[in-house]
Amino acid sequence: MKRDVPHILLINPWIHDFAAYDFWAKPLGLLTLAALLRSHGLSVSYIDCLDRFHPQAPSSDSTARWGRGPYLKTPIPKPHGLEDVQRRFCRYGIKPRWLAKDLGQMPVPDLILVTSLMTYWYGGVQETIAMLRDIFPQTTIILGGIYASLCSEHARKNAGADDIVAGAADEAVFDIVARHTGLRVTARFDPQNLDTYPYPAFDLQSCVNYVPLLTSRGCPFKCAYCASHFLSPIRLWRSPESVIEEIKFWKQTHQIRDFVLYDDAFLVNAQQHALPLLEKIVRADLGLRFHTPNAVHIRSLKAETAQLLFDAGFKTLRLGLETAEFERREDIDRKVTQKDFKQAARYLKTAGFTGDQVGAYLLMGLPGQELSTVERSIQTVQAAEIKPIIAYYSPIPHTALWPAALKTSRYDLAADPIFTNNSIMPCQSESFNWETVSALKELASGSYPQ
Ligand code: B12
Repeated sequence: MKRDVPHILLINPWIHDFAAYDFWAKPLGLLTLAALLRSHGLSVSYIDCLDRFHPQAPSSDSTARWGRGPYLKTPIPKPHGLEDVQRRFCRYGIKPRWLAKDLGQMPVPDLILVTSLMTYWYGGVQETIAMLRDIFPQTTIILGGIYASLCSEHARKNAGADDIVAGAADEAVFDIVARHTGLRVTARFDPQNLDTYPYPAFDLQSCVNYVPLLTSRGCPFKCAYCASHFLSPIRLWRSPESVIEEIKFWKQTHQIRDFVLYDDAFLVNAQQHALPLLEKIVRADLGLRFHTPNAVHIRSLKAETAQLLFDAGFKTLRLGLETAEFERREDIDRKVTQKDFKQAARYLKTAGFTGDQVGAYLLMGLPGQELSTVERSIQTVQAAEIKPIIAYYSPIPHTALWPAALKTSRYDLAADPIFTNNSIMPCQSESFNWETVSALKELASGSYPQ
């Protein structure tokens, strides 16, 4: 049947991994594209293979842990090359038969857009696309997102999509629609001005229990382990007015209390961006909670900023410390000194934050990193009365550390992104042992819940 307006189906695929949890993870990029398409008159629908609130899923408490919660999981065979890992490997998300039924009940879409997150989750992307292909053999399937951007060649050969799109697709999505459906619409927003965007289409989810906010794009730093400069090369800011309007919108329409900042560099240039926004949030006195699972920059944490964060209702604050080996951090980034860290910890405490609200990420498993240095970092963080949180290093193509990762890894990282999985610590030498890793995790968890 030919429709007047093309119908676009957007899909958040399954995850295949040793571990995954909804730590406030939503496909913000895909839902931004959905909102853009919808606001330009196209018909869109959305299926989230990770939906914790699927009508057939066992009931999940939407208010638990400020919106976070476990995904449904089903054990599946381990991927080739990782058979000897002593952990269960699972598909995270809804049951395949629920997805098949949901897809079977919808009209045949004119175009399918699939997103992707972590590079090493591509198995979930493949499985999702295979099912889409089965049910809608005539429909073009396009893959975009982070895996598609970081590992374009691999994705082109292996994902099963008809085409791969790398990078931000806010404008490109209209060309894709024109190419595959014949309908050309004129974009009525300015890709250089985030205030002209519609709000991401979180309302398409079966349950909206928290809302991610992107108040800026990009990051001025180029840390050796991070791909932000590659994925979001242009720094853009929203106005504080536009962000506060969005916050009020979700509170009024969906009674949302938990807001999660996805910015790469929320506190950088705080005078121009974060401070005016935080002042507005404090003044609006909306009784909300804010969280930064994606770390904020320590050097920007001055007394005034710490106080505003506390007064605005930030409940989960994560700091990007990465290592407390300050004298050696030249190799990975230059973003923080020991003095910056100690000062920030003091400011946060004076502002009213408790030790279990503030966590400092410490990277473990960097190429050539001695595990004993992680122990020292944990102790430094604990001495500052902040919670150390271990983040296992995932080697990422297009980053400065990638060549060193290739050289030190016991896996062939270049051959298969499955080996960039952070749970297997791919850049630790053959001789490291998991007991040491568990002992470090235990030391880090100390008296605080993670
Ligand atoms: C927010 C964020 C998170 C959130 C959750 C994000 C989520 N949705 O699940 C949190 C804080 C929970 C998180 C956690 C982690 N993250 Co993270 N995260 C990010 C971050 C900062 C932004 C992603 C984002 O939302 N961007 C904004 C939107 C607008 O952009 P987008 O999604 O890319 O979408 C655009 C395009 O990709 C494209 N697009 C998207 N989909 C589609 C589909 C089609 C068809 C098309 C055409 C286009 C298209 O158009 C969109 C609009 O322009 C990125 C860095 C970055 N700058 O991308 C890291 C990043 C993705 N994370 C990374 C890592 C390492 C992690 C952790 C493993 C960290 C750790 N060691 O503990 C954890 C584990 C995650 C997990 N769930 O298990 C790495 C990826 C590593 C990898 N190997 O893939 C990144 C790249 C950061 C880095 N270090 O370089 N993360």
